[in-house]
Amino acid sequence: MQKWIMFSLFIVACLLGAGVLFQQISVRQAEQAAEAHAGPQLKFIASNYQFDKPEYTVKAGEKVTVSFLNKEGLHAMEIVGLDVKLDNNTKSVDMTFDKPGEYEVHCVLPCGPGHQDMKTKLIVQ
Ligand SMILES: [Cu+2]
Repeated sequence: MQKWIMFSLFIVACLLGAGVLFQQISVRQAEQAAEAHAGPQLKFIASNYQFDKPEYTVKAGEKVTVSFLNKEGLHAMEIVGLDVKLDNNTKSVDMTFDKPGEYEVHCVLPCGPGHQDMKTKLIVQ
């Protein structure tokens, strides 16, 4: 009798484990599918007190997913003149840059001693 209970518990645990596994796999597949369908990406990665690149480039007229990640410290970014503001609450936005030119990108959250110089450039070609 006890063996039978143990066996049932074992089966239930296996089913639960398999369920969790399949769920994780399908979540990952959904994420991958979303990435595959997404167009060009423009990623800004912020740390103390700089962005990961001195300049970023996108093509004019092309829809891009602009995203922002705080890798170190707490920052927020703005692309000056384009009404794009991203932070920990709004981490990405789809955007089509129409006007070629150079745009300043800077941190808009007082983040520390290097805040004033936390700038980079976006070039729309
Ligand atoms: Cu800052």
